[in-house]
Amino acid sequence: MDDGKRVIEAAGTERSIKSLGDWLAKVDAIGELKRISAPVDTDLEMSTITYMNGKTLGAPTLLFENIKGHSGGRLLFNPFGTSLNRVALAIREEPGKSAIEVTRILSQKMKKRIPPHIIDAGLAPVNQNIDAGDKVDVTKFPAPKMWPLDGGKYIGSADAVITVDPTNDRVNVGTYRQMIQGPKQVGFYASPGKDAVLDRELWWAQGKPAPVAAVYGLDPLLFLVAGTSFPKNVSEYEFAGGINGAPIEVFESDVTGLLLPADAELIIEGFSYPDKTASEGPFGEFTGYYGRPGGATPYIDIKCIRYRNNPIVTSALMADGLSNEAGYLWGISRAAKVWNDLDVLGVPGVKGVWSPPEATGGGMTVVSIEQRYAGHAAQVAALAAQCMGGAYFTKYIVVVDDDVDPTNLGDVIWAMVTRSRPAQSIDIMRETWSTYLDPSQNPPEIRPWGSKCIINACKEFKHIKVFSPRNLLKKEMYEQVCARWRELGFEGAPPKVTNFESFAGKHIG
Ligand SMILES: Cc1cc2nc3c(=O)[nH]c(=O)nc-3n(C[C@H](O)[C@H](O)[C@H](O)COP(=O)(O)O)c2cc1C
Ligand SMILES: [Mn+2]
Repeated sequence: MDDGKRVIEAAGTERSIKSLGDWLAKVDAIGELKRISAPVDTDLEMSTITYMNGKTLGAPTLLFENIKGHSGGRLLFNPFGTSLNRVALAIREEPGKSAIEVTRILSQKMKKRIPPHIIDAGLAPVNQNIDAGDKVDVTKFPAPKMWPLDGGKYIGSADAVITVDPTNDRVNVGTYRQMIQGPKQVGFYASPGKDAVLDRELWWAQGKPAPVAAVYGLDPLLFLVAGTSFPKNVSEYEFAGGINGAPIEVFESDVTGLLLPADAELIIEGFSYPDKTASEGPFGEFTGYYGRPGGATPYIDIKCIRYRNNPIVTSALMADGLSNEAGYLWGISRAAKVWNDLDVLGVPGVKGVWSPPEATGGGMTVVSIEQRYAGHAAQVAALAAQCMGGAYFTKYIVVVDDDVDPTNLGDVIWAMVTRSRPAQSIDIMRETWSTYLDPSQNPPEIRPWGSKCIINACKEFKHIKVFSPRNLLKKEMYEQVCARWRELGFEGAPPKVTNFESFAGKHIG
């Protein structure tokens, strides 16, 4: 990979989005930003508004500008929501693309890696204000209590937590929830096996505190990358740069030594210790359930807070259904990463990958393929189940033929019920990477071990030549009816149909 050349090319490219503010201006221009200037409380009110707003597909993102008790700070709830356009803008694409188009483009952009560019700390907009020592008070920034039984206010949800592997200096950027525990303390909960957990344990094994920073207001591209599973040995900054088409600008902190995003809104940094824990949680999670009871968890001892004037905190509501910020985000970002992983492994014939937002709470991956050889579908299923982009939690992996749109759950279920043979087409993987948040595994002590179900919903390849033909429209007749649609008295655009009868070598059985 010729990163050097790419960096030079990218440097000449005019970029239009560098910060959360730049992205918000574009979102505003397409009518998807709703500013709320009426006074609103952080205690359940903002999250309830967000839950109700999110019930409508494509609802706008919400910028709370008048937060009770917080004159200096705004809060953006559910930056992505259920908008393909807002994901497209975050990955530096024009709006108006389909789910599968955005997913494919992102999977291609994930192939590029551009290392971050280090700038002078004094030039970083996030260093407009720096509170250190006695001045550190994270409670002055708005943070929502989201659900009635939550253990506290969560300032970190749509965030990016920065850690470093002390053995090789690989910087990790991951999204992990952070609960306020005091003016200088936030909880640092991450699931077993997550990179920040592995990083902090390496510091502790050396007898040193783990340096950690958390970005609470950020360019949604960084949030998207932080919430996606990339290889454990490469920095997410490089993938963010690749998707951005130019390096992410960072500066080196004089407090923790970490590389921090220069254009962020708000960053806290400090240290985490193995023997310093506090009660964290419970938290209403992306599963639609409270994950685990509150328990002793490492925290961040905050040494410094950096922020722009009147910063915007980014927040993600975790919920059932459409109001879940992880829904469409993972629908696209996880699916794109699985697609990217399958490409890198050289698996042929992949036509589409999707993580249905309806299934985010437990995880589902659907892959459509053009079957080319014996065992192809089983191979795709096993790899999609266990590759880095797809392995965490995901319970169901379904492989369908290329005449089935993986983003259309109705089509996927039709393929499952007509092409799979339960006695032959289902495999179970046991003792797989899961999470304490899985409500189905009880007693909770048996978590985070999980299992996965693979469903081969493709036409049986052995008998594909004699598999019952689908009832498909004749293309010419479809086009004729489209042309007469209005004349026939129908309103609106005729429905889109993409599969047509080919008349090639069919056997009717
Ligand atoms: C909105 C949102 C909130 C998340 N919260 C957590 C969390 O609290 N703990 C956790 O372990 N993972 C959480 N995740 C999942 C991780 O961000 C994701 O698995 C990511 O790959 C972690 O980065 P890593 O692969 O570098 O460890 C969250 C994801 C999203 C999108
Ligand atoms: Mn990582």
